[in-house]
Amino acid sequence: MDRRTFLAGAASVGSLGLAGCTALGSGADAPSDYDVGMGAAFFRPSKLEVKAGETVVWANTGNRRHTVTAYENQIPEEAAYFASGGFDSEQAARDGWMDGFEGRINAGATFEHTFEVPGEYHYFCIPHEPTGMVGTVVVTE
Ligand SMILES: [Cu+2]
Repeated sequence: MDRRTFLAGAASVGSLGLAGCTALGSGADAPSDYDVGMGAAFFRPSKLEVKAGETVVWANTGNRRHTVTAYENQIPEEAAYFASGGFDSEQAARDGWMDGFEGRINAGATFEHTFEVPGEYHYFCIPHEPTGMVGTVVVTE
């Protein structure tokens, strides 16, 4: 990923909080393409609220590889486990990453998950968990 692409991604993330800003040209449409951006070591927004049945789209708006990996014991009990790479457990996701970056979301790529069960879902990015790359999705009825 070259620097120009990285800067474009950073600009898209920045525009999320500036609804009135249209100086980005085609980038102005970007916020509607995803719900959560992934930057250097953060999810933005780090907390998102959706209704049950809605699909959340994460987009890697930075230039590093990230994952979206649920904390197995920090999602509603009845909810299906989710992680980029399609792993069915947190340990499998961690092992997959160690085995060759399985589950990675490359720069510019997206991951999506549909939340059916109301409650709070906590998730993280495997390589950047040590630097606090965690997020929350709150699903309401
Ligand atoms: Cu990350």
